[in-house]
Amino acid sequence: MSRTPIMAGNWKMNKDHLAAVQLVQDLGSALVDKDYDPASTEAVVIPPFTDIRSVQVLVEGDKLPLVWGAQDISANEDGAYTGEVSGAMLAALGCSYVVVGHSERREYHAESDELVNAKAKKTIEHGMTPIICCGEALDVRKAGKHVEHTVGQIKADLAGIDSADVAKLVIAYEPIWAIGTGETATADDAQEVCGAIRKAVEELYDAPTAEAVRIQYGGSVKAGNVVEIMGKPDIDGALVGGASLKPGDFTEIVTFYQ
Ligand code: G2H
Repeated sequence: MSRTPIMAGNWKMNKDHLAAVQLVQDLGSALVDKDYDPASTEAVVIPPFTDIRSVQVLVEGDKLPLVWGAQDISANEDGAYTGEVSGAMLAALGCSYVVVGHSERREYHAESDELVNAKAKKTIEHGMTPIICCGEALDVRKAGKHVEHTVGQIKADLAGIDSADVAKLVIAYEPIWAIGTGETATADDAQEVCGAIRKAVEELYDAPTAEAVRIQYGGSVKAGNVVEIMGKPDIDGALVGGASLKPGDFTEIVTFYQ
């Protein structure tokens, strides 16, 4: 089975709604200028919540070759949860993807695998696709426990999700020591863990599910390293932070196949 590559730009806490309009318009034009073919790679933008409505209107109104996602979701359905954004609210706007379990949320907001699992389930319940993030800190890698640690996260994050849903979701392997640091795992390092994640999905479910699930690498991905990373058999895309804020750079990443 061939998997469509997916390049997702996680804007993190950058760009107010006016800057978001500019970025999406510039990105749309840059992709068109580069003859980007959406059948070759999926291009996803993941803005902060305050930018989502502007992005949605532009993508739909100007028919830009982009889909969009959210950086988080509440594990609760609705009600008295001050500051949270629900799955129903995101789905009502046409959200396609939701990032869950990013290491920055695990670290700064103490998100556990149990919560990540609940958020992934809530995303699926509302007809959207989770991008489930996992990955090890530097001390874990130095101790040689990176595969065990990351596979353990994914097993916990997927608990109770059935194979049909797992086949459609996205897993993003992001070694924490490579995030926003300019340090990139080598393509072989990334393949080692992405391959182990796919094997774990096969053991938990079955071979067709493992063949279908898309696995991204994330951590200082840029135009200069994306081709080598995408050359690895178990890497199906990238979750891109810093470089996704520059339309030219993100366009190069999305059109890596050219
Ligand atoms: C990892 C990545 C995007 P960056 O968090 O999720 O960020 O590309 O800036 O390392």
